[in-house]
Amino acid sequence: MKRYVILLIACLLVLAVQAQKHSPKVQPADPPAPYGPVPTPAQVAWQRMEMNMFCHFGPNTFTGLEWGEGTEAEDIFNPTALDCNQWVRVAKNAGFGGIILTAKHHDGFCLWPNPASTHTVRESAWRNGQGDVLKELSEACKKGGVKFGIYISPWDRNAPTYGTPAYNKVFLKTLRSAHTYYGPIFEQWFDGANGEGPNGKRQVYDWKKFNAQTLKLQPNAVIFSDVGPGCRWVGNEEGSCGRTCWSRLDVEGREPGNNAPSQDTLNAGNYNGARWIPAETDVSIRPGWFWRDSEHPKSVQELLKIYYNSVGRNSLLLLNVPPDNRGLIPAEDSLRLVEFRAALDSIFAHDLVTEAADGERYFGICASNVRNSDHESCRCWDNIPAYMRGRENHCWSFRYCPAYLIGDNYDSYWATDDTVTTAWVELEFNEPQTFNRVLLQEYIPLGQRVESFHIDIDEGAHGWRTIAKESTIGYKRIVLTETVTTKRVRIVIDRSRSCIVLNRVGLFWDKILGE
Ligand code: FUL
Repeated sequence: MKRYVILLIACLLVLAVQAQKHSPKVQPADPPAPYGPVPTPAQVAWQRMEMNMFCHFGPNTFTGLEWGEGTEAEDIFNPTALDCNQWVRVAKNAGFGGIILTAKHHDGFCLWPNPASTHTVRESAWRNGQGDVLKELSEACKKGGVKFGIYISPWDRNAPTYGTPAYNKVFLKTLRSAHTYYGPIFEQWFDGANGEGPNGKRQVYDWKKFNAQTLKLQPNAVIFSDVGPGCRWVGNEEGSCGRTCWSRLDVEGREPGNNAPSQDTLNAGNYNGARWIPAETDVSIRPGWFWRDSEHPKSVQELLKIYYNSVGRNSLLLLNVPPDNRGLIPAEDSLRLVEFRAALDSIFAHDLVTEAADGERYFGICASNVRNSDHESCRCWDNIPAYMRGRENHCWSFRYCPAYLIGDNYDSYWATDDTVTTAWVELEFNEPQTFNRVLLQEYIPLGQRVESFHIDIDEGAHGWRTIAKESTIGYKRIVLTETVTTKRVRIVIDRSRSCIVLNRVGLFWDKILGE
């Protein structure tokens, strides 16, 4: 009996080995290892917001200055019809997920009754000294489901202690009050400008303490400055991130302000940067940061260009929309933002890839390599049934197949074998498609990898033609191409620093900005 059992087990083992030999090489587990520095969950959530609204508001709104002197009387600040709910409505209609307010600009005036200062709303006649813009905006944000962030300028042209070690303590107290009573704060904005204070001296800042206390009180806050640690200045105020943009930066021995990396470095990041510090592009919808009656918002075309040069280049866009001296966002800005949103929706609501894949027509997507699988039906899928897409549980064995590039299910992706750093994906449509925007996304929780890629289209009898050659992708890359019409498109990753991990490919036709 015992012998029969042993024989049976042996037979079963042989059969199992044979079955494994003939079955396709398909394995569910073993996701790609992270490559290089990677973002924290808070940084990923932040990057996925894509566009936020900046509000410059304070004494400058009433004096017309860009940089207040710090000597303005508190009564200058006197908005006649402040309504932060209106700001939130404007932000939501435009599709901004967060609002960042200049709680204290360089003039030192605080929009909340800061106990560390005597130059605040409390000392003004506005609402008999009872007003608090931080409170109103943070409550309006909570009510409207918009995240709240604050800009607090370390440079202070009013604080009597500025330029002495005592000021660092005053600044920590200022931060503590803002961070304790108005949270949660998704982003803390530290400006790099560092001029002279009222006594003609410059401050030596204690950045270590400023950052540590901020993170202690607001652990999920992404800290902005020239050197992060949460995100970095993009190096200009024109709304333009580098065509090559690494979310990595070297900050050893660096500080915000005069000791920051060069503006070119901030614009492109460092190829081998040791830290994950992505770029944030801050730019104003108007010529100035603060509202002025004589100035007007940018056109939809200009805003679209800014969008492509920021969100489309692996950066987050922080668009400044300054409230006026009534304390309201002017109608012309809010209308412009509605037009901007409508333009973005009209372009990005129609992803030719998703629509073809969802349609009844033929659609195919193939990759030259798929992680952990040489199975043809994984590498190359036609007419993918809808239930197979974006649902790892339903097709666990095909976890890394190129079908995961379709649509915006964030956490599913196409990945190649560890040794494969050059690969292509080809899309095939049943009829010619017209487009001029190609959207690509890397799955950044596993790092940033791609360093060069190109896009080819099939021109029938003329063969394949390259329509774009670019470098980095990162969180999101939108490549602007000439308007082309083709049945077959190929994305070729020429060089990746580790195996390729992409989670989105989309094709769009922008008829507003054109080529
Ligand atoms: C700069 C400041 O000096 C400007 O006034 C503005 O606040 C801008 C966002 O940052 O460094």
